[in-house]
Amino acid sequence: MRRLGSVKRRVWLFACLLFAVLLSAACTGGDLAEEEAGGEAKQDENLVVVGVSQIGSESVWRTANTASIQRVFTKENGYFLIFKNARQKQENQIKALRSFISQRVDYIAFSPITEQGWDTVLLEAKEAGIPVILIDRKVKVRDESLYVAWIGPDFVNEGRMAGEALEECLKRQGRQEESIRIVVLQGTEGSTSAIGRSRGFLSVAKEHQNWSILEQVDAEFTTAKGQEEMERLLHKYENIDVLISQNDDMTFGALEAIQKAGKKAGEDGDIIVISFDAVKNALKLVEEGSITADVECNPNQGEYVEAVIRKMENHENVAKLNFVEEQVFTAENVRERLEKE
Ligand code: GZL
Repeated sequence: MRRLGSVKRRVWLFACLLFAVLLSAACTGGDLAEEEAGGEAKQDENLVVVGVSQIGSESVWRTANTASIQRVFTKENGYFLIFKNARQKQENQIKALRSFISQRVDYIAFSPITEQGWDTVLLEAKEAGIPVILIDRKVKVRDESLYVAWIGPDFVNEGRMAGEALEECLKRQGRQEESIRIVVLQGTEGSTSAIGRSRGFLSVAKEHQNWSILEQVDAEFTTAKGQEEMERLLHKYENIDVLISQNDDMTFGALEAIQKAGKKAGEDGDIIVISFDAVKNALKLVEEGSITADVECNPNQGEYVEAVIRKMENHENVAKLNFVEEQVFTAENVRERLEKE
């Protein structure tokens, strides 16, 4: 593993880290453990310093994604991890990236909450000579060289898979020609996941003149907002045949709303539910029948990020786009996955 630059750089980095740790402790008290996951302030000269800005803790998926990062960037693996939780705010991510730059970390990795608004801070990282790796979501920037690699799912394909799962369900029900009324709970507006999943699903929906999308609404990837918006939609629309929910957390809330409205979710009920993420508790609902199909979104991206950094440490080329594996879970194949959980 490459040693950090000159002695002067290591002394500078140690001083910055010590100052950041003391400042962080003074300003945020209990967050210190969360902010400095991966080790004490002391800088071991052989460690590669990685600054990670995570969106927040909005969903079960995000928690698993964070765990995959903290699991791999350990001192035993040769890393010093500075981990910062942005609590769903882009300005907190920009502050985190600027603190990583001032601490002269070796690499920056982050999951951008939305695609817009990153050009300036990523140019600052580039000018500081710090490579940036995108996790999960993408950025829309004028200069693609502002980041070296992106690791994540194929969101458009995820959306297409959701549309195809709905086609198969309606075929099983003999409803291919029936008029189908659909509502969509979307994730955070402007996020790559919401944009891609919507685009993919719409590419299938437009093939069906008998499908009508009554409304698409941002429910922020959270259970509370999912329930709130589904209650509103159930009140507004007499007959909803299908719910497309862009993550399991929103689905959990929507299922509450459906039950409170006296309706039944599932292929043998009133509302077909198609979800995304395929977290364990949602897969149990696939097996039980409330959720007809759940499109996996692999949260285990930490090892992909570490592989990119290791290649860069060894001066090897890295791919710009690195896709994670995923599949769709239905009643047919869910048991096999649950047995592995
Ligand atoms: C998907 C990720 C999304 C998940 C949500 O890669 O961006 O954000 O689907 C999470 O659970 O909040």
